Amino acid sequence: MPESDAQHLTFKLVYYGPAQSGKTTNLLRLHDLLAPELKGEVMTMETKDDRTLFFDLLPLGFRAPSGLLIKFRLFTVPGQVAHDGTRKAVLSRADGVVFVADADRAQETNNGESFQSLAANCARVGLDFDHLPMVVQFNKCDLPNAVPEAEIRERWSAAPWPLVFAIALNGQGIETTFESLIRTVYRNFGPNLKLQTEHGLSEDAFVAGALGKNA
Ligand SMILES: Nc1nc2c(ncn2[C@@H]2O[C@H](COP(=O)(O)OP(=O)(O)O)[C@@H](O)[C@H]2O)c(=O)[nH]1
Ligand SMILES: [Mg+2]
Repeated sequence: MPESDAQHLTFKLVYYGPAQSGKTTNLLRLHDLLAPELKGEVMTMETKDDRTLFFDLLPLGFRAPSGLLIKFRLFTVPGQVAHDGTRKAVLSRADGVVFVADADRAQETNNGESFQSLAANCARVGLDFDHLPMVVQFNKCDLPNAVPEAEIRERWSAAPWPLVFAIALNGQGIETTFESLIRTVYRNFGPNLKLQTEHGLSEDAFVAGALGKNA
């Protein structure tokens, strides 16, 4: 459940995936694309070799018709195997996850291991993986040896999560991924939080607020 009091609600959203799949690039491009009322700077914590050591953070938000302040804190996790403790800490209390896979065929094993670690870490931090709002993004679709979309769709056909194909480098699929996650989050938490009934916030208005567009 999101952190909340009478005046505000904060959703924690986490971009999870193997090292170098494009998680930091997703946040940077989102920052360029989105225009919500409240948008902070992206805080990135990169080391010299361009890798995320702790996490990146992008804060966003808007106000519902009722006056309720709705905030989002978008995090990335460090992908390298060695940083599992940090990944667990960042994942803790997440309200939604984007799994950023690398479409490069050579990265299939890393994707699989990272996905397994997501499921395992959810269990360790008390998140119900089976009911966690989640979107799966295949990034780097521009690479010559990227697995073709049809093959990925076939392989994931039994999975319940929305699939998005992206080229984060040029922004393709970035907003679609985020919008898809926001919709899933609304459907999951909206009824309990009375977003429609008490705060006058429809799913489309929730999405529009998060993206900074008019519903
Ligand atoms: N070819 C290609 N490279 C990408 C794409 N997205 C990110 N990259 C590159 O992949 C590397 C890792 O990206 P980064 O966002 O730091 O990955 P992270 O480790 O998941 O945070 C960087 O050199 C990015 O420029 C993409 O869509 N296509
Ligand atoms: Mg990173």
